[in-house]
Amino acid sequence: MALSPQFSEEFQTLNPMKQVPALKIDGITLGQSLAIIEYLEETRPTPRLLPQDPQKKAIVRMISDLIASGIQPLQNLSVLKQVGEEKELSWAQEVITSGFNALEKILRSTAGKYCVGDEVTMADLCLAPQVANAERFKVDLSHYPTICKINKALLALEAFQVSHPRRQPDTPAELRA
Ligand SMILES: N[C@@H](CCC(=O)N[C@@H](CS)C(=O)NCC(=O)O)C(=O)O
Repeated sequence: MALSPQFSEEFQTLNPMKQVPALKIDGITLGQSLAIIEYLEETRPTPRLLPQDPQKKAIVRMISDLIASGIQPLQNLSVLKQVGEEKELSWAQEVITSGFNALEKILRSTAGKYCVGDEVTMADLCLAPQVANAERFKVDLSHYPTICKINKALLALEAFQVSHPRRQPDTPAELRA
């Protein structure tokens, strides 16, 4: 299998963690999705991705962190390699299921149309790709009606359609939608 460009020496000069995303912007290079989103929020605040209200903002950050720190890293490629081919599917299913069990409960009290109320926020930017990974690892999503309802509403938006992980120029053929 060809080595993905993110493991090239050239990419490592952008992000020594060899992880995507890495964004070159305004003369700096940023890795880590939440840092990137917060920078975009502060420098390009239309549309807003964080509510003004401190409590709602904290809830958006909590949900974002739950996904970006509490689920996604545990089913990352480097972790799955360590777990090994035989167990990687069940491992990924277990960590996503355990995270989604908590997330579903939280979203029941925070969601409107989207994760927090009726405006798209940073939490939604974290949710959509994590649901895509849950589908990739064949997690039974029938236990998560709130997560599925929000994801469906997000995928109706053009921004989420064009940025979907299964529709990127370098999406491997077997994952392409
Ligand atoms: N915490 C970072 C992590 C970035 C990350 O884990 N990216 C994944 C793809 S979604 C990756 O490049 N994984 C490669 C690996 O695990 O070696 C973020 O939220 O941006």
